[in-house]
Amino acid sequence: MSTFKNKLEQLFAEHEVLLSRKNEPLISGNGIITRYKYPVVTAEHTPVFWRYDLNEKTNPFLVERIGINATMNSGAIKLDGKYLLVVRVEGVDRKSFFAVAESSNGIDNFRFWDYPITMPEDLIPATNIYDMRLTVHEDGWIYGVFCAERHDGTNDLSSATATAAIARTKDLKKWERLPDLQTKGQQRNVVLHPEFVDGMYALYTRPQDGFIDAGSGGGIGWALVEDITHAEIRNERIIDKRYYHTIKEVKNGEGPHPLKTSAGWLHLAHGVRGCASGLRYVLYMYMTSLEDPAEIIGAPAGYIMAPMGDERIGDVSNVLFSNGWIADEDGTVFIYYASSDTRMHVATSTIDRLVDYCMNTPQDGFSSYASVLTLKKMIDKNLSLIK
Ligand code: BGC
Ligand code: BMA
Repeated sequence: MSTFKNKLEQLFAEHEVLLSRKNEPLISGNGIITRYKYPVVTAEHTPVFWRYDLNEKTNPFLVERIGINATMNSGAIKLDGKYLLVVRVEGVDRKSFFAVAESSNGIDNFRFWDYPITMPEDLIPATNIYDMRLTVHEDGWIYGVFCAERHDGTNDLSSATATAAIARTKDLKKWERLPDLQTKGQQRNVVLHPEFVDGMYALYTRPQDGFIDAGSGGGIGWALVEDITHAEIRNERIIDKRYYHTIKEVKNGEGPHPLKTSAGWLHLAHGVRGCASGLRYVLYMYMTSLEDPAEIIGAPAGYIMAPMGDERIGDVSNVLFSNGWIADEDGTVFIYYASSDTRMHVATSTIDRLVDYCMNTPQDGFSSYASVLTLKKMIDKNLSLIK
């Protein structure tokens, strides 16, 4: 056999070993979520035939022609019994695009569909698209809301605009692009609520003054929109505020759309604070009421997950970000999260555990003094049991 053929076979064989590797739960943890040993989707999971030209005549050295840099911030959905991630795939050229990776158990064996998603452009084409939130809406469509980034036309090459782009599909293959969300300032982390509220489409928003700075954007917002095919925000109010000296001091943003439970809507979000090493992104949760999904009824202090071990290092270090989760009928929850803008992981929990976490974890008292009082209450209660 020619060396080319040998090398090619080896490439496919190594790829198959990676794709078929079994994942294992990690034992230690906080009792709320279970992490897994291996990331579920990495750049190396992308098909060999995306990266290599397999023709010996046009690629005699069998080199990679199209490099993939990272697989991260994925939307998630269960369709026909399959766990599907709409992965943000980023090439070595820094452009992101969406591609579907499929698994039958949600924790390993994720395989990309042959082709990435061809997302139609809006009237003004975007330079980059990323971080899709998927929503099966009660209107019958599956929506993908994602960020579209465009240069702002000034002389500053890194000065851009972030806008919420909206598209819909029935099968994740063919997408209909709707006009981008119209708002006063910029928007990232916009998420469509799965149900109509007062007969309108409801959006979780994250208003921001500039491309990076949230500025006067006070946190996660809430807005009702009459027509999703011409979505425009007229009234927006902040439902989950940022606070000084918390994990969400600098920015926060809704993750995937909230999960409906008998106790209320369960929310997963990211919180950002600044420190000497840059921005630190952690995941936190909160709950809102069934009567009014914009009214907070449970807000545990601090984060539920922060970057740990290998998760801490990557393209943009010290970042956990999640925009996808799946709740199974038996109550299992699969939280899909990216670490350091580089790779995708899964953590599992249950609806009951997450509701218990949200409703029974002490709230933030916003000072060291208050934290000590909270801690002392716990100690008092426990010592009366064990002494
Ligand atoms: C990147 C995003 C990032 C944003 C703000 C964009 O250019 O693609 O990953 O969140 O900038 O830093
Ligand atoms: C953002 C997000 C993500 C990213 C994060 C860290 O603003 O929207 O795309 O994971 O920054 O770089």
